[in-house]
Amino acid sequence: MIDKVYCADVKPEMEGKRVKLAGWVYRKREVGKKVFIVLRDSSGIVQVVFSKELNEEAYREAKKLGIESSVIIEGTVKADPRAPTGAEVQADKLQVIQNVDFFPITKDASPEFLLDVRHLHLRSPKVASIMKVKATLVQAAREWLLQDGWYEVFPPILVTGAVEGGSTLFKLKYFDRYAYLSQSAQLYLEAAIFGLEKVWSLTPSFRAEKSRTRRHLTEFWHLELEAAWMDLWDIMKVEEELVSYMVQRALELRRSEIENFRKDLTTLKNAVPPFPRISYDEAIDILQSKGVEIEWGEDMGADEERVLTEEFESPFFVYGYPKHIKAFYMKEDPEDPRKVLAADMLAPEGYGEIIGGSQREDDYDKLVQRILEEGMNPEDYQWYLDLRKYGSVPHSGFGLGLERLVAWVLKLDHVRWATLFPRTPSRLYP
Ligand code: NSS
Repeated sequence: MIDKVYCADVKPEMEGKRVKLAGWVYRKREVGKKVFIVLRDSSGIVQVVFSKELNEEAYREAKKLGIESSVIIEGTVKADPRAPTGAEVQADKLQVIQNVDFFPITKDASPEFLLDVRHLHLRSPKVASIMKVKATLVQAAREWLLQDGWYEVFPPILVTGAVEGGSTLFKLKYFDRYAYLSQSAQLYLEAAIFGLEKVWSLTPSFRAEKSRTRRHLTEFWHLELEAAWMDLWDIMKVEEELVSYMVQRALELRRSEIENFRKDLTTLKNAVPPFPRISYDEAIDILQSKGVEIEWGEDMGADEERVLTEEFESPFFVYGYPKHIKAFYMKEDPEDPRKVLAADMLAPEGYGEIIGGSQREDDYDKLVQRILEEGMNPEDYQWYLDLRKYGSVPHSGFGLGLERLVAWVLKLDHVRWATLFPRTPSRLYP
């Protein structure tokens, strides 16, 4: 291991100090008898100056460096208000690990090209910032879940049944039969609450979703919680507390990264409980009053949700959806059998749904009836139905799409930028 200083840690206060840096050439320009290199590492960037006077050989080598060459540099820190970070390193030693003639990503690269070379694109400070924010959001979720008494569990990814509808299942050959890739850990989390009461998991979820929208991936990271003894209103409180903690913690720990993507932090700062709550009925009224063609009973798509988000300056809930547009496992509203005890959380600024949650149907007969109504076979859900036979309890849960949360926090134009190697119908490589 190299005993190196990270680029971002080179500060004006270190004037006169000797440092060793290791990283990649981000920018290079020559002025007179000097070569200015902007060096990049995981922490950020720093300016490094090679001058003919200080070390002629190093200066000559530096002149030859191409973008993304890997190097180890030694030199002395000098405070310089003109340098991007207020300090630069005057280099007297250069070890070239690999010189690069030509790096394929140039300034005018199209989004499609950047995705074609995503394995190289990942090193850009912009992508690194997105991944840091994503990691911090997950770290924050873990902190909150731990202090609130939730157990992390590790559900299967290879499964035998649909959770969110058969049409988006990925089917694969499993020896002499078929299996599917999990769409959601929910049903397994429901089984786990009988031993652990409050459980969560973070897993990849898969959806053979053909719709090409800015909020759909075929593989996404799914943060799911499930709790015994909680009704819909209880789980909504959990949702807003968790999301609020994640967002506020990201603002605290990743402020500069977030500000690189959005100048206005209002909606993030506003993400503190209680989030506004409107019923599906109210949502339909709002949409109709704004000229959107939608009738009671119809599902809201991305377009309708976008219009709805104009009404809010923070994340908000829509609850009480019609039964027939929602999944089979949701509990019927005892006060209105046309509806289910479900709530989605929508992010503002046009982003829309980031969480889908509900109270679960805990009655055996009602659940069988719902499975039949959906045209599914109760035999495929025997184990799941068993949970309603042996000490069934009221319980609720939800799933948060991590990339959708990141996309809103950083105001990204597509969820694909919020994941290392995005998978969409047309993209499986790299
Ligand atoms: O389909 S969901 O609305 N709900 C479920 O899967 C429940 N079974 C979760 C649960 O209660 N444990 O998906 C939940 C969230 C949704 O709000 C989105 O934020 C995200 O998962 N999601 C997606 N993100 C990216 N791409 C796709 N295709 C996608 N589908 C859902």
